[in-house]
Amino acid sequence: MSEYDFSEGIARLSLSMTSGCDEVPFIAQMHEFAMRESGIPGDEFYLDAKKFVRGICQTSESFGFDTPSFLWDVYNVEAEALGCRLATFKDMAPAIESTVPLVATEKDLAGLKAPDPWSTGRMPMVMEIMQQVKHQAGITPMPCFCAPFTLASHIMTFENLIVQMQENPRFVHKVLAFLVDEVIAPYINAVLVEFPEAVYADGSDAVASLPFITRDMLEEFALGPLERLQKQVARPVYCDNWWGDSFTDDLHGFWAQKLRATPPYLKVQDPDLARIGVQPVIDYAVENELPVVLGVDNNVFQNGPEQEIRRRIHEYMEAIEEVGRGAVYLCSLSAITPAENVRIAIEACKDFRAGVRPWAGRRRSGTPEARGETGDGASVDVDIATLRAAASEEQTEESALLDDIFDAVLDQKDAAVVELVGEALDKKTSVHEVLNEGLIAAMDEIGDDFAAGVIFVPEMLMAARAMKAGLEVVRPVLTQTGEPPKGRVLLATVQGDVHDIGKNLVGMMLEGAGYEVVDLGVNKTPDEILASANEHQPNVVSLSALLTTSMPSMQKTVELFKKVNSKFPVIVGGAPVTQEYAEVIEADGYGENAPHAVETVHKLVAAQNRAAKLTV
Ligand code: B1M
Repeated sequence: MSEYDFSEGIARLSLSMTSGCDEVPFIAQMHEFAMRESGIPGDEFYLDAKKFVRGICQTSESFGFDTPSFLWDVYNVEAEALGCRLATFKDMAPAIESTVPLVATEKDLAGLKAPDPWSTGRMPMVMEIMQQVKHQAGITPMPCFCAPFTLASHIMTFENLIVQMQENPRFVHKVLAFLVDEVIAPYINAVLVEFPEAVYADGSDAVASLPFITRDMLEEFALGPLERLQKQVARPVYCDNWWGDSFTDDLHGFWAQKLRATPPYLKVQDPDLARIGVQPVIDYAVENELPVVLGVDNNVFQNGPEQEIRRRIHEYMEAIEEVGRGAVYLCSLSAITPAENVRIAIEACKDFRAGVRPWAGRRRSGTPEARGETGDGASVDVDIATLRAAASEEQTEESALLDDIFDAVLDQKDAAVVELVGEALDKKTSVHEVLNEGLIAAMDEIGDDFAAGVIFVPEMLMAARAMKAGLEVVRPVLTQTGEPPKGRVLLATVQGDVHDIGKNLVGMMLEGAGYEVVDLGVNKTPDEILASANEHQPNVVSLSALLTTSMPSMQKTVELFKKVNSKFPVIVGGAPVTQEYAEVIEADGYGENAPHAVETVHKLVAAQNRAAKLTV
């Protein structure tokens, strides 16, 4: 007899996902929230299987969750076992710090040792967690794994992975094949030896989402390896957490890809779901006779207000009722999600089931309001070809060369950029023109296209890289002519946060705009950031945060700079950070996206230059 009994909720869930159920169930990702609620620090909770499982069972029981979720920090286990550095925290889940690639070359790959699932890193602990799940909750545990694409991004770093996908796809396939054949499949199969009753294996693949990669990349580098994995495991292998539905105009094509990764149901979650609306999901699910899992964003639970939490849950539950089968998913309840809001969410689910339906038939998802459109920010179609054609009238040879540089950056052709920049300099074109009208102008264009949703992250990243290749040619000339960079910017992701894809893009765009960038890396404490600012004397300090849990650390950093009367302005950005938040914490500026961050830096540096002139 197990200590906890969740049989009623589990029965409701399994019925609702198969034949259908009168009561819509809800599921939640909750390990961090349970850690906080059990009062056990992260560096203990995530290393002690017994405490981990007990904390989740207790929290689930006391809050009245339908079912507990025993998903651990699933992105970290295989990467750590391969040798990546795992950072642990008292107040949140551990995280892989993948700023330096473990695998950059064939030689690195050849040197990687396949982990032994029974003895390497925390793999044995995962088996113990599963044992405890059986023992304490009487539930059949599922093997969970980090999907090949995200694991590749951990061991290669995201930028490097994207670059290699374009330049050396064979190498990336080799890495992915190694990860599937030597790491993930043996790991899942070992877990299945211990837990033969497990019905399927469940993967997570956050990085393989739009617009971080394109649909073609997803097909080749995420879905392909997943299908390879599916062939090597004696149970179904699913992977259901690709985001980005709102970034494609071919929803059905994208969902067909999702269903190849997870055939039994379609999962769509916020913020995409709020943007596209529930109706297309309902129509598709009904037509294809599929259950749906509809996810409510963590930000809703984080920030409330109560009406928003209740309304969103109500709308998604109603949509599931219309489909006939499925579940609501409460995404990533974190260590700083207010307990009160979680109680409200659970109450809202149960109220809906009890017939309390104040918003019956009233939908908000899919409206301009839910998409956050104000009208003036609507995307503008940039017809580059027409613009280029107009600009090329009556060209001189020199301006044609500058246009070619501009085009080569847009076309992401590093070698051509290098050659053209060299040619322009040989022909005595001014270095300013090469920089401003060729390289920087191209990055401005890229920035506008990205902000308008015309291009995706990989295109921006590859263009930034082409521009950087051109900068390397210009750099020695700049040094000779004494051309200074426009200023220096110190970049860091704040403490507790290892997300760096956005920060790195900001860095590349700043370099493209002519700034020197000192990148401190991720998970940096306020003290480290201040010490580095004192050392490097930047014009601007730029902080990034992707987690609501790391935003307080951003605030502490800004406060520290103010407390010591530091002369360096601090600007902030990252997905959960808003203009209002920047104002509340009294940051000196805000960047909504990479191009906007560059604009903010421009303004601050211009103000510094004006002030310097006045004092001369
Ligand atoms: Co994480 N993750 N993640 N994750 N992850 C998010 C952010 C999340 C929203 C997913 C979700 O659950 N819905 C959620 C945060 C929820 C919240 O707190 N609100 C989350 C979570 C919870 C977590 C973990 C706890 C695990 C989990 O999923 N439960 C864990 C935490 C690790 C830690 O940091 N301690 C974790 C881990 C990971 C991976 C390691 C797997 C991976 C990161 C890999 C890496 O960065 N090297 C990852 C990823 C990839 C994501 C998503 C999918 C994508 C984030 C991203 O790179 N976006 C994300 C979900 C999503 O967005 N759909 C998610 C692309 C990038 C270009 O955008 O960073 O916003 P962004 O940058 C933009 C702007 O924000 C701005 O410019 C950039 C370009 O325009 N900007 C700045 C950024 N920094 C700026 C600084 C400036 C100015 C502008 O300075 C002035």
